[in-house]
Amino acid sequence: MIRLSGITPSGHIQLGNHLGAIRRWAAEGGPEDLYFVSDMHGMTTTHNPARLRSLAAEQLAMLIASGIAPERVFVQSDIARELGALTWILECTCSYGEAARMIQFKEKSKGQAGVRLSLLTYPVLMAADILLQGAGEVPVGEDQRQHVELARALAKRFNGTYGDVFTMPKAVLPPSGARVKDLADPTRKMSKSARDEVGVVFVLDEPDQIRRKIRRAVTDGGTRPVFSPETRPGMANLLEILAACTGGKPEVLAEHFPSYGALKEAVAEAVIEELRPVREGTVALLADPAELDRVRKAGAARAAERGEHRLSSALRLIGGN
Ligand code: AQP
Repeated sequence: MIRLSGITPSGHIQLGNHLGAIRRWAAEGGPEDLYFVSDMHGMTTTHNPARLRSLAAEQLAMLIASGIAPERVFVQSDIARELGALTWILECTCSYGEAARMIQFKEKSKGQAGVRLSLLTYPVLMAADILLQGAGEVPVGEDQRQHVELARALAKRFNGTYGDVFTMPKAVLPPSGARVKDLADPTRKMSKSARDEVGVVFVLDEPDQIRRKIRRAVTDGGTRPVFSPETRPGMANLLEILAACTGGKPEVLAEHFPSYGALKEAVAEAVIEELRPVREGTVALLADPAELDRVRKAGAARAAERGEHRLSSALRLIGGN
């Protein structure tokens, strides 16, 4: 059973992506699981092409530096030809109404001028991502569940109308873990595309930057650390980050620290040590473009080959050659 997960190069990878997703992918992923950098999804709104390209390379390097086997990883645009062809076949299987019903499309297009067609059709590209690779499970949050349901509906319709080609995918809930919150506004989750970066720890931040950001983290009044996510979300966030980095329970860890300052120092050092090997490995890979290119080409070749028979069967069955 293949599980497929993606990460979009909408910004530099941050601590939440690492603790909530990538670290688990490396530690718990099955031998057939696939991880891809969804750079084509990053083209559906206004973007900077050079930045997107450089972020995609950085994310690929970081997935590998995090311990995911290089043969499980690829970049989406490296198989753009295959995905483009399958997207077309699936668009010929999808109704306009189905695409227009997607909640994300409604939300993201609301009140926007010049909405790109790709914002409407990107769930079909996502279906192609899933169906080309023959993924059986796609771990997604609530916001993406509807898109995986669409992929499932399209697979079912295609198989029923033209012939059995696609594995039926299903959305599964990712293993639950604490959501890392923005250090400056703990009511929001930490995000790689946050406008204000003061509350976001990036995996590639230097240790001193990490110390500075954590020292400035919002801690909601009081004098001693206590774990109370409802009433003290900033403090709870720091304790959860510490627990994720060092093990232990946030409510127990809270008792070890006499002051906010002491807790923040401990959180900063724990985060620096947690991220150090990933940062160093990523920097080393980025400094070796020939090696990164070799891994990247091999990943793309495998991903294209994995889907080749599905794409050619689907094209033939729908009436192409
Ligand atoms: N703050 C977070 N805490 C725990 N997990 C997180 N993830 C993201 N933020 C946190 C997990 O990272 C994986 C990859 O994320 P994505 O690229 O699919 O997009 P996202 O979830 O929308 O992540 P960001 O950083 O917030 O990106 P932008 O700013 O583009 O929206 C997912 O598994 C996600 O759960």
